[in-house]
Amino acid sequence: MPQVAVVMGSTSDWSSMKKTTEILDILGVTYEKHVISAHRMPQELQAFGTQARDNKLQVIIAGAGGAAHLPGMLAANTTLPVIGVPMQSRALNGLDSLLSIVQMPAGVPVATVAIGDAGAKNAAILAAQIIALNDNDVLQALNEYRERQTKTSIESEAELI
Ligand code: RP5
Repeated sequence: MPQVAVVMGSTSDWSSMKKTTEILDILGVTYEKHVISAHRMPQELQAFGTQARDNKLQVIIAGAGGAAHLPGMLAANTTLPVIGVPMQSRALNGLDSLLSIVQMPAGVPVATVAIGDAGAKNAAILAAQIIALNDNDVLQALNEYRERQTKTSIESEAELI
């Protein structure tokens, strides 16, 4: 069974959410991906959320833009950790998405990451860190990822010359 569900409100979110799946691939985290619109598919959203734990998922990553209620409504229907990724919307550059996702009232949390591609990548890393609590293969992949990142940053100094 996949460890993570990557859910987005529309196929128009895929260009950013693809960054999530690319990082999950690098870290060896298994995932499934879905388009579930909170406002166009409310019954499918509820069914997915309520069945997620029984389906052995461990973390849900949900990307949405504009009035971005998808992560919050998924979180309302499951006690699995939900990571919300605010899409960089055209009208307000993602500020609408960010505030919609981050400002959950007390009682139903959504772990909110940065707007757009950076958030999409960090959502994957955060999900992997949660899974690595009980998965040594993912932990090792995370450590190697961090080491490569550090090495690349150190080596980048040479480009200044
Ligand atoms: C949200 O509405 C989606 O997450 C997407 O970011 C935004 C626009 O969706 P489309 O009109 O492009 O399908 O539900």
